[in-house]
Amino acid sequence: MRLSLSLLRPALVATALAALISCQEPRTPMDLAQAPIIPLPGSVTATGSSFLLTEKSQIFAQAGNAEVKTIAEWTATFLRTATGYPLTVAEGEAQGKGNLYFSLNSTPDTLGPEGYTLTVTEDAVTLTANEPAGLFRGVQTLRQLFPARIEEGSRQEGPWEIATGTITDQPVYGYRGSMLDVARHFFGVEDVKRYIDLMAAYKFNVLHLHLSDDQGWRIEIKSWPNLTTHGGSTQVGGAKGGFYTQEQYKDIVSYAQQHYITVIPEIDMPGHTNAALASYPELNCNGKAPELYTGTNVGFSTLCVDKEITYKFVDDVVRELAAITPGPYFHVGGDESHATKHDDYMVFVNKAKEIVAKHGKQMVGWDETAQANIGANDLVQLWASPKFGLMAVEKGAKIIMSPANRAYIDMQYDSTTRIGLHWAGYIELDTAYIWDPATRIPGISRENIVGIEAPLWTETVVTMDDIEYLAFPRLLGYAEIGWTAAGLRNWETYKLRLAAHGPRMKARGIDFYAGNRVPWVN
Ligand code: TNX
Repeated sequence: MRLSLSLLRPALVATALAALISCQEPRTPMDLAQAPIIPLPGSVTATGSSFLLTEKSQIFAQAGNAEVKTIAEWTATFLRTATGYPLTVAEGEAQGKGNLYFSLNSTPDTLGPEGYTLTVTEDAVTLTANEPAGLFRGVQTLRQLFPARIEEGSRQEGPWEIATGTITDQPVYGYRGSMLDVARHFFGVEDVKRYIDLMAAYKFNVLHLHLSDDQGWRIEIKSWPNLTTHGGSTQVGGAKGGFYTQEQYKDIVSYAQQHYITVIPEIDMPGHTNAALASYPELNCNGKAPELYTGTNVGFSTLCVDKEITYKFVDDVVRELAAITPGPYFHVGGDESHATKHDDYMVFVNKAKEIVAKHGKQMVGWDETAQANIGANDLVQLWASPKFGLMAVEKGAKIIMSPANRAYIDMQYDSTTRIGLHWAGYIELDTAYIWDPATRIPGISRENIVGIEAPLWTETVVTMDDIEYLAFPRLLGYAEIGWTAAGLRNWETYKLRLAAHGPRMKARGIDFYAGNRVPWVN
């Protein structure tokens, strides 16, 4: 049958011909400026059309750079699950239409080590950065441009369209972290890896692991084996505890590295040490080992500051752990040492700092450590005391902002939250978001601050579900505080973007708190 073109409406003919000539479907108008990206990028320019990912799409990685190729492969693996497309990865310049191309800038531009430029046209997706870390952050933006079902763990229906335009982006702070307390309740390697996956999706770059406390010692120390066999055997509430072997810890560290996340190990000292004291009587001033502790009090334990063996112990622990920690930092805790005399505390922290330096690391400590001889090389994590924060700044140290009444993920949302504490207040979703690290404490400003960290203490947190319920969705807000310029942040617009992340979090199986201050969408 002959089809007479003249019988069809001219506009349709034109569209059909255009499609035939370009071998493509006409593109759907889409607005990149409306994409609900978290953290909000620095600059977004929309061009009003769309790019379609198809079963023919390929990812090209700049030739000759193994790390770029690994990121391309990571992206392909991620996109394959929901699309079911083969998405092969090849080295070289992007050829043909419908492909993605990842490369490093030949001359570094102003975007810093984690910045990136993502350009989407009808024909191609181009991602460039100065460093591989920037590419990896850019990929997290790219995945948020796809429909929420891209996050599902099984094959979904297309089409897989994204809006066209250009995103130029880089973080305000170089330190964007979260802490997991694996001491009060122990969480295994798989749980930690899931937390890393979820952090990475929102461009975090530091995972602080609180590896020891009164209730448990969670990292194998070969020269002091009883720390884990005895000190790691239980947890809050008295159930069986656990610990990471050094091999398992290395596995966590390398998994974090693959997500451009640095692990900071914390051994909390000289207080919060009952698990160690119970494992080795010689660490106690009276030479007697206390019972293991499974309650939730703080401030009752201390290493014996006067004994030489204490520093042999600290040296061995720092040496073994520093050797399997590629990142530059070692966290010595130093909080709530109420059972340590003030002068002893100073002596101890000063010695700990020397030991950390001897093993090639920079010291991080909770804000109380500002009282010791700290300086420009040290980081102080401000959780409670503006006074100690200011003291740290005067000594030239830099601050990690973790104010408990804003950034503590273990604080309840409100009085009905089924788990969590509220000693620092209730932290609803807006309260968690509406603050600025650089203006929170008078006298501590942008140049004194390396970034933000949201700690999750686990006295009341037993399962991965519990972790997710407290961390999500507040973690998204902390991600944005660390990444996006304060002048671009606004609760009224953030809550709409957050609402659009509901289906994304659901698709990932995250058990998040759907508080009523956010107009969630289905
Ligand atoms: C205070 S924050 C602590 C932890 C508790 C936490 C509970 C800090 C440095 N010390 O030992 O787990 O409160 O929110």
